[in-house]
Amino acid sequence: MATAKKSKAGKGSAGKADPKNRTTRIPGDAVGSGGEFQQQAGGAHPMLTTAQGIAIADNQNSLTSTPRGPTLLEDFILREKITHFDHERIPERIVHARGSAAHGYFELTHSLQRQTTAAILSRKGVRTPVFARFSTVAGGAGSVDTPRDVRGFAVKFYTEEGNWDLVGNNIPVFFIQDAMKFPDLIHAVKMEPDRGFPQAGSAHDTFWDFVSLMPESMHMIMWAMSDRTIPRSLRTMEGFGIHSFRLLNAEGRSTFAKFHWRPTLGIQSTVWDEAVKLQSADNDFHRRDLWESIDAGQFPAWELAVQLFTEEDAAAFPFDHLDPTKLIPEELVPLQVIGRMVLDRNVDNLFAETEQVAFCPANVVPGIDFSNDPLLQGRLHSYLDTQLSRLGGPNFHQIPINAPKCPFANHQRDGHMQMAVPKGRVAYEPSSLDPESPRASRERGFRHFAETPDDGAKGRVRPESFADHYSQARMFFRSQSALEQAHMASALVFELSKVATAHVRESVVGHMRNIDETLAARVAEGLGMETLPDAPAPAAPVQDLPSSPALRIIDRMRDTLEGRCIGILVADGSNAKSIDAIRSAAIKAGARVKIVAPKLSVLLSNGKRLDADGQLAGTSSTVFDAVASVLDPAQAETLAKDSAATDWFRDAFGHLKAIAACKGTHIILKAAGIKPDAGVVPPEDVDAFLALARTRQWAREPKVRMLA
Ligand code: HDE
Repeated sequence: MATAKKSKAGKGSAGKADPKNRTTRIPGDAVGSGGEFQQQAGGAHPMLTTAQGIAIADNQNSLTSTPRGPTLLEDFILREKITHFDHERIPERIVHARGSAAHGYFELTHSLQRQTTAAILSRKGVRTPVFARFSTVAGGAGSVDTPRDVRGFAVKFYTEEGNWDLVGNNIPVFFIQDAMKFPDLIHAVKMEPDRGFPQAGSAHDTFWDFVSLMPESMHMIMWAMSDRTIPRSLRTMEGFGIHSFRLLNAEGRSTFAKFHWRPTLGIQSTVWDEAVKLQSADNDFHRRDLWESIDAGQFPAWELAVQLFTEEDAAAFPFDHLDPTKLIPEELVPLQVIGRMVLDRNVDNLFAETEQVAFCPANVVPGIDFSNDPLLQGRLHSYLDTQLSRLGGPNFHQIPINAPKCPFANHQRDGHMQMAVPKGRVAYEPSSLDPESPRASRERGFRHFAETPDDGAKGRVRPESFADHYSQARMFFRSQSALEQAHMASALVFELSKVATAHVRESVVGHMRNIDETLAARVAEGLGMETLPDAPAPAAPVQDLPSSPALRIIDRMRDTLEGRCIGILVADGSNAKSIDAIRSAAIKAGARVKIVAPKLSVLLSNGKRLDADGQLAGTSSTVFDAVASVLDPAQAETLAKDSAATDWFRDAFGHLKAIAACKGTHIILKAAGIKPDAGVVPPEDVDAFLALARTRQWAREPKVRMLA
């Protein structure tokens, strides 16, 4: 057994002495990490030990009575290792189970000190550490990244006044108005309980049955069927706090605020066929993209913007802002940019950070308060409650990713997995025995807004001001560009074609008639319905609200190479100069470039070898934003017979990507049945290719797809 050496760096140095030591370090607790002593196995390696710190001599073989005899129960090393492994999983989140996250900072660029006392929103220039987790909603933790689904957008700000969690989605409205319906909604959208499928998707009977009976979900359905639910990457999604929150200033005056995250790369989406194919091409498409971009120093960033309004402003809106199925059009209340979030560090450990992070909308700091939105009110309870079972007890706030970075002290004690060692006799207030024990402060402590309640009686009543379910759904649909409207109609046809029950399909099309007759007719046609079903009677008159162009994506996408990834297909004999010209110009313009080849290493025209990032059969063009190919004609002739190559171009073309195609490549394009258009240029014309690669070739879409 190795001797325990006294650490030179002293207490708490087990992890620090060797930054590569990831084996035994327990963050935040020097004693737990072996503290005073550091065991060395030889060379620079730390000693492998049991959880009790006992050095291990053999990590390959169990203890057996004879070389071929039975294993002994006495083998505490084997039992401890297997037992720990047996308990490695914790319950996954009931919703938002699959997530990817990163660390970063938030910097305030515009002070809201007139509206709030919150330091994070009033002290310009201050950088606050953040942890952001993005997620799909319906799928399990191991499901794919690109189903049609809402995305979670949760940010924990470790402010100097405590943790503030802004737990939002990438869509500014929600399916339901009251928390009472959330378990029903989630039971309906998750896999059906008898058969256990479909995983991670809403295209099935129970989801559409539920929403067809809940007209309040129609606005959100419009968003869910739009390209917002098939984002290109987590870096190109907007985020929304959804609910109205209150900001409180030093005089106790309240201003309502809606929070918006706007990606500096602009919003970008995939096309549906691409999203579907990405599920097989790369399960981890979004997680990998986030990881790789941070790793490459291309840090994802968002502006934080607010819509501020008063109670009086709200009274004049043609909807109730407390209803979470409604948004406030930017044209009505403009967005004010107040800060910027940059994610600049990947997680060290997915479980310890991404999995164990616990967000809660009830985590607010002094100067931020809740509104009466009934969905928000229900959420204030749910998160802590679910985390008690998910993380195993009431001390999960001590897990490093959840712990505030400001001092915190209270009289809460004991419970499962208490990690701290509270000192002294006093665990109560008021007390006179310990002058150091924590006390509440009227001056600095959290104050709620002193709201005067509305008139009315207690009861289970849906306010009448929540009754209009179709006007904003209509506004959203009619505000979209023609292509986006077609995508929505096609998405509805796709989803409803997976619904086996005819009356459910009819009921949904009936609702569409209240939103827009042309939409209903297109969906009915796509489903092969002979007549249009009756529309349900709306509970409130449907209004023709002014169009809101700010709700579109296509027109608002940023033409840029920043954050985009270009795939270059090469093979033996490819022209080295040509490859280099595209690669260096693309990288200079902010793109990432990956080489794809039939083999992992190819011999170029200049006699030099080039290593590929991906092998052709395993690297679909769906993972790129634009593709180029530089091929020797003889190699192209061979590749034209390989479906991996023809599919590569057929997908790139069908997904509206720019293609730089050399003469040889045209042999493959012909074999793939592609008629080149203005989005296909020779690789020598690098500037033209990169100009096209900045966006999708939308003009091509009606030629490659039958749109509903
Ligand atoms: Fe959540 N939601 N939610 N939700 N939610 C959870 O908390 C809940 C809602 C959102 O990355 C759970 O720790 C109720 C709206 C995100 O860890 C749970 C209602 C919005 C995440 C829960 C809603 C969200 C969650 C599951 C209706 C957008 C993932 C695991 C009243 C504003 C956070 C957990 C992460 C997670 C409850 C509706 C966003 C069960 C009851 C609206 C981004 O507590």
